This record gives sequence, C-alpha cells and structure tokens, in this order.
Amino acid sequence: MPIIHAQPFDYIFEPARSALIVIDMQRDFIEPGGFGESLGNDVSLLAAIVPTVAALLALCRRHGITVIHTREAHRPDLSDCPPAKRERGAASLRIGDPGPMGRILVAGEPGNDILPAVAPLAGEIIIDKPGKGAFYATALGEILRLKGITHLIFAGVTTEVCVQTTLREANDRGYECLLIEDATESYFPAFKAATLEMVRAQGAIVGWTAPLAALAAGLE
Ligand code: C5J
Repeated sequence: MPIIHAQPFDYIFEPARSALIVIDMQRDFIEPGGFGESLGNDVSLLAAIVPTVAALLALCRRHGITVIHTREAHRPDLSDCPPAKRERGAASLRIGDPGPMGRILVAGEPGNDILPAVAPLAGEIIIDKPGKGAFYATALGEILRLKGITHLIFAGVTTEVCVQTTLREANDRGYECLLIEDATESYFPAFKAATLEMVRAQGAIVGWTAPLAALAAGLE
C-alpha cells in the first residue's frame, strides 16, 4: 500500500478504497463577479492553485482513485438556502441575485460551473451541496459507503470554510482524511495556515496534510 510522508506522520491508504474530493472549484469563488468577490474577497489568490488541482486530479485518475467534485449550489427557488445564509454580512450581491456570471451561487448558472481546467470527466461524481459541508443534505455519505471508501484525499476552496467543514464531517464519520496543502487555498493566507496546523495537531486529531509532491512520490 502507498505510504505518504505526511504530517504529523505517514498516511497509508489503499487507492481502490480511496476517493479524492475536490471542493467547490467554481467560477463563483475563483473568478471576478461571483460569490467570493461579492463578499469583498480578492479572488486572484484562489486561481493560483488551479494547475496543482489539475495535476492532483490527473494523478488520482491514473491510480484508480475515485474522483468526486462538489459545488456549493442552491436551487433556483432558493428553497434550500436558509435566510440566515442569504442575509448575513454586507455582500454587494446576495445568493440568488443576478451578477455578471448569472445568479449568484445558483445551480445551472455560468458562475456555478467548475473551472474548465479542473472540470469533471464523464462518469465522475458531482455533489451539489447547499451547505459548507458536503455531507449535509447530500447523498455523499451513502455514495462513499456503497463504494467501500475508507480514505479521503481533499483539495479545493476555501480551506477554512467548505474544505475544513467537509473534512471534519468526514472525520466524524470514520474516514481517514488527507488534505493536500498546495491544492487548497483561502482568501486569507493566515486562515489557510491555521487550518493546516489544526487539522494535523494533537496526533492528526482530524487528519493529515501533505504537499502534492509527497502524494505523487508515494503513488509513483
Ligand atoms: C465559502 C466555500 N467560502 N466553498 N464557500 O463560502 O468555501
């Protein structure tokens, strides 16, 4: 079985029982005019990881690791968007409002698409999720159970929001979680650094972290 030199100690996994979960690599978070920018964030920071996420996808596909993509997406009637989520903060555009890439964070709108460079291939699983965590109000848990998955590799944006929430949900469900350090990003570098630290602290209290190079070295 591949051994990955991760922090705080080696991460050992069986590719056939593992899934890569790529969180929310959507135009709404990474391109100007979407949800991320409407909240006042500098979205250019996130674009920098796109080539690394693309390389991670290619690596996992080569090794038969199940690939799952998520999108933060609401129904057009917003019936799955709690008022607390829509109304909080001082956003210039709120969820459901029309923006330059269509309605903000609404399924089917151009801004809700995954970036072409990291787009799902035919047959890969896509989870549309109304929350920050990908297990909440989705079929993800059932899909992983039916596939016999035990280990999860995480990438995507943003590190301390949807990535960390999903990783913690997964940890509580018994999955062994590895976060790829250079394949995740935040609008706030300090939040990313803190998340990596807190995930692997206390003897991998919720998971492991490693750079893509370490995963590649362990697999190839
Ligand atoms: C946020 C996400 N940050 N995908 N969503 O609202 O992390």
